[in-house]
Amino acid sequence: AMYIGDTFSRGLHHLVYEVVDNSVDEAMEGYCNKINVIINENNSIVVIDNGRGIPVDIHKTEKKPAVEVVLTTLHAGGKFDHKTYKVSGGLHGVGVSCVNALSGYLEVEIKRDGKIYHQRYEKGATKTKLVVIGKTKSTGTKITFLPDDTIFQETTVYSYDTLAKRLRELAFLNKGIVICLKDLREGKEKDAVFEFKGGIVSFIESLTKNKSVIHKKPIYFRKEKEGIELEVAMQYGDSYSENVFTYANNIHTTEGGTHL
Ligand code: 0RA
Repeated sequence: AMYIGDTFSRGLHHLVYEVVDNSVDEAMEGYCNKINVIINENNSIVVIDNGRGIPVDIHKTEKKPAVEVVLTTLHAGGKFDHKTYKVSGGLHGVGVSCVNALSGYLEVEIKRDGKIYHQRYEKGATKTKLVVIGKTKSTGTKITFLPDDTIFQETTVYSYDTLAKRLRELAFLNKGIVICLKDLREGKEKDAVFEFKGGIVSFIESLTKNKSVIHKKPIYFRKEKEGIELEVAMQYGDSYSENVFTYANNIHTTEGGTHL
């Protein structure tokens, strides 16, 4: 609970968001434009992206592949050089190692440098060495994990709708990314593609779809200054009440803040 807020349904879903956030980061840096999320029959989750792939080179001080350091060390984060910060908001910055620690098993498959690499962990501990299992011309990262039922004692069952809501939101906030969600569980088969070319303008349009609006086209502006990027979209309706949604680094800031 200290790492992911709680060990109930909320925490269970947070695991997925943390893994997806790493892929969104890769997309925000311009290296990835597709993220696939799959709910398997056994409630394990697969997250696949077409980014550069988590680095596999041997870490200088740890003497282990970088991917193993990222997945087994708290606070290793995605980036090692400390020049680039994690931009999308994840789980209090503890990263995907936390997901690994809270999973009965986690398997990573990396396509990089013409090869496909694989490694398996159980409850956060390394179970197999990083090995090459094939060749490829593409790049990307695939992470499969099964939440540990000794941690998530109340439920290990994923809600398609909960995941869909957050993935849809991420797709609005990051135009240019295609996020697919697929539920493979028997009797629950479902899938969706979230892609909003208009970004937060599409978000506004979805909010005002059934409202009477004063002007057809949402107002939109964007500015970058001193490394800070700001985006605003708004539209007036004829109602007295207003809806304001603010986000910082992809996190919905329900209490607003200076950005609001
Ligand atoms: C660190 C450095 C580089 C890529 C990543 C992390 C990375 C992490 C994740 C996690 C999920 N998907 C990811 N994709 C990439 C880039 C190293 C380089 O190629 O220069």
